[in-house]
Amino acid sequence: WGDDGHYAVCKIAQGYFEEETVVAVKKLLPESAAGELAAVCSWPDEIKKLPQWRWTSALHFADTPDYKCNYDYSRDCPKDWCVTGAIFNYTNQLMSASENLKSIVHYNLTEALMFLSHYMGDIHQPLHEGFLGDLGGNKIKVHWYNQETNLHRVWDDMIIESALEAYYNSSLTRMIQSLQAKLKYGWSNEVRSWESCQLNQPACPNPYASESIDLACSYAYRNVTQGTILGDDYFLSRLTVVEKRLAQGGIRLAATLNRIFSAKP
Ligand code: DCM
Ligand code: DCM
Ligand code: DCM
Ligand code: ZN
Ligand code: ZN
Repeated sequence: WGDDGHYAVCKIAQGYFEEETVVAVKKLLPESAAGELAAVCSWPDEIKKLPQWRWTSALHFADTPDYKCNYDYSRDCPKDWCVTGAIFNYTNQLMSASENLKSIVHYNLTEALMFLSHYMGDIHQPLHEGFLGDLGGNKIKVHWYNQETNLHRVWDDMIIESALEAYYNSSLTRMIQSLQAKLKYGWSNEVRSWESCQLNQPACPNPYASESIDLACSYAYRNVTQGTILGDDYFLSRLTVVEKRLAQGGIRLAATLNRIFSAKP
């Protein structure tokens, strides 16, 4: 996702934090966040091109083999070096340190929180598990209405931007409020299943990646080739998917952080 998507995921997550999570996150956030996790959720995108952070740039996605439309950890996350592996890794870092949080504020854990929060958003963007051959849609040039772009950017940014203009008076806050209302009144029965994680694991990103490539094949890539002009039909039928993925990302980020910080001995 772009900045708006990541902000939305983290803002939604914050509304589902348990008490201990609120306390722990507040301690770990950098000063610049002013107590708001959402304020720092795009940080991994800001730094990923800097030489000292270049190693993190492959952790934003887990590309899958062309046209297979499925995801497999051992095949698609070699050496744990992908978004799924990064979610496991940063969850483990926060878990192993969470007991000491009351006395020690460790700078690396601040980074771990920001990476985990960002990557939990990215794994829900369907094209972040897109095909290797087109770099998750980055190589597929399309027109978004009359604007030249690529399919990946349509899903990272354009659908959200167009929705903000068309329905939310260009206010991201209003769009987030709408998602919060849908979570409360529309998706309320599904939220529990979104939160659940098998085998008492703190994080279970593998199913999220499988869902994403499934959605990539049935919605993102569907009826799109080089040069396709995407307009109202595509926008209206895909916006529902984007909104649900942002909401799921928020719910699952909160659930994961709640499991990390509220873990009873
Ligand atoms: N790392 C990660 N995701 C993984 C594996 C490792 O983010 N799937 C991180 C942990 C370290 C950093 O990579 O902070 C550098 O690891 P190393 O020095 O072991 O290569
Ligand atoms: N894993 C880990 N540290 C990483 C990446 C992954 O401990 N940096 C572990 C946590 C998961 C497992 O890898 O339990 C996922 O791999 P698999 O599905 O092959 O067990
Ligand atoms: N991306 C991806 N798969 C790739 C390469 C990139 O999903 N193989 C994503 C990461 C960014 C976006 O596409 O969200 C643009 O990538 P970059 O900023 O590295 O050009
Ligand atoms: Zn992206
Ligand atoms: Zn990213």
